Amino acid sequence: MANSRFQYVRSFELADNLLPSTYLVVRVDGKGFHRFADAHGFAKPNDKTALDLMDRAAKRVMEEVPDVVVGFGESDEYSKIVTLIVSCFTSAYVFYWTQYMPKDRILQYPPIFDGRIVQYPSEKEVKDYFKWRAVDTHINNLYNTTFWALVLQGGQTTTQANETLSGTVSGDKNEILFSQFGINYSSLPEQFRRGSTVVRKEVLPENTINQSPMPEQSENDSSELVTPHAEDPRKASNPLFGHKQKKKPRPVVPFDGTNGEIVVLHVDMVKDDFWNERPWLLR
Ligand code: DGT
Ligand code: MG
Ligand code: MG
Ligand code: MG
Repeated sequence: MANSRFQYVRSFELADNLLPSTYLVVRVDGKGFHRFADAHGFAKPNDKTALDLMDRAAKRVMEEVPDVVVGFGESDEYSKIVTLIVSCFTSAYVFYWTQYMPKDRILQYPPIFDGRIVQYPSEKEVKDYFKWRAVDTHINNLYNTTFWALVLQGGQTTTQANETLSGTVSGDKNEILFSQFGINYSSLPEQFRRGSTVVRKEVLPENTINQSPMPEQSENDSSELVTPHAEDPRKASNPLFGHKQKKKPRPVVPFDGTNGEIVVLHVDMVKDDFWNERPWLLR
């Protein structure tokens, strides 16, 4: 790299280190998704394919960045404990678009997501952060569900629906949904009511599953396990392959929340159960 008179611009690259020993939350949010949802004919208020695509993009981020241990998504936003995420999320959203959307729902323009990072000093704030997003999910979804029932099924204009709902509390909205539209709010999909939580779960090594008791080991076989099913069925029956199929046991990697299978759950994040059942998340 030759020095040049232009090099001074590097001095503008100031350090933007994060505080050590803090929990990092990155919130990713679709830019102008009100317009984006309309332009792509998303079902109101919840488009399952659009939410599934968001979940897929979040999973992609966790496949890419092992340090992300929890993701939470609702509407057009996704929150994560990690450093840099937004670009991966956006490219995955576009990459998986055709896999999730109906064929005639062509991407009309490049979607953009913004991202912000917040640092929290202790477990309490991290849990409260996710509780805050979960409560937001519930309040917004109950409002939107009632609003769009009034408009799409009740024939109200959006202005009228706004008026109908102004000053109502949760119980009123549940009542409107039930008595006017026969909708039992609590039986709507959990993905809509609770949002999506993405975590890793422990995967037991193949050769410890469905294999009880442990197979007997011969003297010169002490470090190897016999697989219950030979991988190649020809080998199992073909005398040319003769002896038992052996498989080295996989090294057991202790599960720490950064390995394992990535799964999307729809659980109540306001309760502490989620965290209590997964003590490794905030370790
Ligand atoms: P922003 O974030 O300030 O750039 O602006 P928006 O328009 O993205 O606003 P925001 O993030 O507060 O609200 C999310 C918007 O995305 C909201 O207008 C509804 C829309 N949206 C999210 N998910 C769905 C969906 O599943 N179906 C439909 N129809 N709209 C959705
Ligand atoms: Mg935004
Ligand atoms: Mg947005
Ligand atoms: Mg949003």
